[in-house]
Amino acid sequence: MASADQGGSICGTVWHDVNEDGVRDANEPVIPNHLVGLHGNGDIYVNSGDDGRYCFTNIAEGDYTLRSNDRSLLDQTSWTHPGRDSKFDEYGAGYAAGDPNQGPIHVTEKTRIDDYDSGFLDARVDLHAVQIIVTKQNPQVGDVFEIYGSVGNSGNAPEQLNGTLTLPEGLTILDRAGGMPSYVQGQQVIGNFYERRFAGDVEFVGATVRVDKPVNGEIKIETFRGVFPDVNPGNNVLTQPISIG
Ligand SMILES: [Ca+2]
Ligand SMILES: [Ca+2]
Repeated sequence: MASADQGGSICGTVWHDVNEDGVRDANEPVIPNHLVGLHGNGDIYVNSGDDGRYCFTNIAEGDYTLRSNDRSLLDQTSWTHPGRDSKFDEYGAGYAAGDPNQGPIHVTEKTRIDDYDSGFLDARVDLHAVQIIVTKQNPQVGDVFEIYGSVGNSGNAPEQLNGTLTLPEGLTILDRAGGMPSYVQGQQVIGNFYERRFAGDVEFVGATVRVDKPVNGEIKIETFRGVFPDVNPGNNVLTQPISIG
């Protein structure tokens, strides 16, 4: 006995948060043709209209999360700061009351959510090399120790943080190390978080090495742009000389 009036509804406006304050200011443009997903009892998708509005109606009772589509490859914007008008978090997920800690939205036939808005800001991402750490002082041939390079994101949006550590001949890489998922390839350890990491985050890519012969070269940590352009490519490489034996 379903009718158009049964079931809950969740609606909102997608907009360009030009001044990046998380508030939908009157002069800020709406974003049409933006895909929003409703996930829980299957997956349903709608596009925002010319007025930026999207609406899910006749939602069956149950628990739901929302997803506001990734725009990084469309117009290099990212989900704006949550907690004010934008109910989606900085990774595009929507939970009860716009708070990931509250879990899914419980929808009943009486649910009428009208302001589940999604804001986007212009991403300015700056990945940069932060530091090189050698865990043994005055290493000698035969020693085993760790070398780490760290990279960070000081932009205004989450980004796929990555780092490549390059070591000179004479240092044999025995294993990868550090918190960043990585793999060894020749004299390099190549690390990458596929999931975007938030601004301010610093992560380490490293190696356990053995000194197999005298070393005279440099350690290099380098980060490469992720899904967004890097506003300052000049700080992406850090090197440190190393001489052993
Ligand atoms: Ca604003
Ligand atoms: Ca940079």
